[in-house]
Amino acid sequence: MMGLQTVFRTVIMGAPGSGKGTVSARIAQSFGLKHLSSGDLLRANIEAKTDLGLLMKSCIDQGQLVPDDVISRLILSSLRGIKQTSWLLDGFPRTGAQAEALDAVCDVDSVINLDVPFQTIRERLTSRWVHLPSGRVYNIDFNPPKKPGLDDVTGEPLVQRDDDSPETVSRRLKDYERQTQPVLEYYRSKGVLETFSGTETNKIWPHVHAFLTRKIPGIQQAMGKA
Ligand code: G5P
Ligand code: MG
Repeated sequence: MMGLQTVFRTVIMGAPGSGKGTVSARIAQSFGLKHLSSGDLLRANIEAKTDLGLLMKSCIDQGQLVPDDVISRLILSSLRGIKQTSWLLDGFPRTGAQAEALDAVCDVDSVINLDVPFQTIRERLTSRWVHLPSGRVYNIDFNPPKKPGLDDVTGEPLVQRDDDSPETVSRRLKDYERQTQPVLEYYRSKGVLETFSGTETNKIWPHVHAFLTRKIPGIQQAMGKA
């Protein structure tokens, strides 16, 4: 029995606040891909006060990228545990070195690029609230929680991310232009990049859905495993 043909590996890219987490949750639900977010993993380490979390906290709070070798090790070791599973990577790779580290262990089937104007992003991030343990994301205007300040599923308190202040958002957007946009070119040259442009996730999503419906082989099997 070969389950291997049905494994599909996707990366979702886009500037901070472009909607990667929001779209990833929909992809995970519709297509049964396992969602792995580098930012969620790092924040979980900070919450749990692991050595790695303690070391990386100030870097992340200030909106700086953590060192390539640290994040590559973390992500590649998570991927090692889910070799037979279709997955969706969110937030990794975001430098050339990270893309090469990923390439050394597997080929990516598709890269979904969310292209959202920076001005739209600045407005969104100041009204974002998150449930840290699960990574669930809310927005006061776009998708507010059922009860103000509380997570829909667990009822636990929501928090604002330390790196969502306007100054830190500007820095994250600059880093994105300088360090992550070249990774888009890298995947474009490999012929796997698919760009979705817009200012509203609800308008972008049907296009992403249609694209993945065409792309993902053995979609029923993949969903059965979800
Ligand atoms: P993260 O966690 O990867 P970012 O900066 O890449 O952080 P972020 O901020 O998590 O990305 P997102 O996932 O792209 O954004 O967007 P989202 O959370 O889904 O949506 C943003 C907000 O907009 C939410 O409130 C959502 O509800 C709302 N929204 C969505 N769609 C709409 C819409 O249509 N309309 C409206 N009005 N609102 C909408 O990385 C964090 C840090 O970790 C480190 C770095 O320090 C990084 O800064 N890190 C890494 N460092 C090095 N290398 C890596 N690979 C790293 N990965 C993480
Ligand atoms: Mg995110």
